[in-house]
Amino acid sequence: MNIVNVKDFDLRREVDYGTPEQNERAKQIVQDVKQEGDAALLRYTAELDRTQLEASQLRVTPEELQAAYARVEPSFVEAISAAAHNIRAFHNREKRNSWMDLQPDGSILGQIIRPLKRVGVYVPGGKAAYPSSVLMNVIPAQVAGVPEIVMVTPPATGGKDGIDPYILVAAAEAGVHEIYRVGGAQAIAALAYGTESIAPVDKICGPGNIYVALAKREVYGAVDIDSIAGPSEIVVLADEHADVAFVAADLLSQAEHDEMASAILVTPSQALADAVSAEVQRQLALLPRREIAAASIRDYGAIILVESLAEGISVVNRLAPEHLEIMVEEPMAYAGMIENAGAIFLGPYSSEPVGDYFAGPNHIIPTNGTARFSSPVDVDDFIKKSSMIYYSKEALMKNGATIMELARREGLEAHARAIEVRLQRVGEAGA
Ligand code: HSO
Ligand code: ZN
Repeated sequence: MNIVNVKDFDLRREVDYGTPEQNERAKQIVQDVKQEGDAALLRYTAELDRTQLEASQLRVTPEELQAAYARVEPSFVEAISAAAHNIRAFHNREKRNSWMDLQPDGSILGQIIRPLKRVGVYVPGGKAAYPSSVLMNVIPAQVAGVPEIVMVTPPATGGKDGIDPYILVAAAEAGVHEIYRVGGAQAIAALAYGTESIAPVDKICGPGNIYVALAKREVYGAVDIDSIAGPSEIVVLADEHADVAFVAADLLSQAEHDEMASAILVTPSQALADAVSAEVQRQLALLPRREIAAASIRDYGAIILVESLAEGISVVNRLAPEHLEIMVEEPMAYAGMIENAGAIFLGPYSSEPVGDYFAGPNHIIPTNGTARFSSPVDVDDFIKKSSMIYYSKEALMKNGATIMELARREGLEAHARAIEVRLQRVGEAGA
């Protein structure tokens, strides 16, 4: 792994918004499905996913869901349900309540929290078809109280046998039973605008390829979308006490996701830097996904040498990583200094996969420096709030003149008179 001095390291990364051709294509697909419904949806599924379907075959049947259980190991079902339990428990802690404040003048002000009604979860095919991500999208929506959660996934994630059974089992374990075998930009359009077979949703979440990402941007406004995830990242902040094999293994656990994933070690210790660099090469050679991990380490991996842990903290805050591991002697002493990081893993036993799969926090976390201003997926992503205003007569009498002053300053006389008519009415009644 490349060891660089912090002064020579460029902390910024470019985001990929697709080529103009890809943008055009995604737009076209979205338009066609919006206008033609199922007909276009089925046509694109035949063309792009090489699967001929009738409209009646779009929805995964209860029998298929049941059959998926026979195609996975019982230990997998146990593992995914244990993970679901922890993820649910964590997200239960995030719930907010509606609130109301009674003012001394008898007015009541408040916020009413309501779940979204219908949410669509996109589950990609290919090397990022993760059952764990099904849980991470679905469970916060359920905890928020969303009554209708639907899933879409390309028809052949599991090869010629259709949808990957592990994805289906994860969905069923999470409690999702409305699943459609469609993917790509056409699936996003179907969720956003609805077709004869698929009712439209209020929000679309879940990662996908560039066409999915572009289609999500295209339909945003008609529906809400989650943020568009970039390649996964880890930063490990470690001192000379860190276990070399642990640090190397954790860097590689991110690197294996994707050629564009990034794994960075920040350390003041030259000895640790040298040892981790060698250990990464050693472990890399033994990995099944060594080609992906090697490309990631080569192009986006780095060991950044800093003067001190304090400088390391400031580098971390500038990187604003998706995942941060702090492997120093007293990790808790540093946690409070981290201003920008999506998820913070503390100490030698909190390896990132603990969070990716099991501990409970969400693994859909802001990437690409966006942890500066955004947060992991949580229950808040699936609620909306309505403000509530009950003004008493007394409150309007007391504040009416002030409101009228503000309205007239804006040249909005009808606003002022809406208040005035009430002040007069009360005045007449009192006189
Ligand atoms: N580290 C990934 C999540 C994941 N890992 C899914 C394994 N499966 C992005 O946060
Ligand atoms: Zn991961």
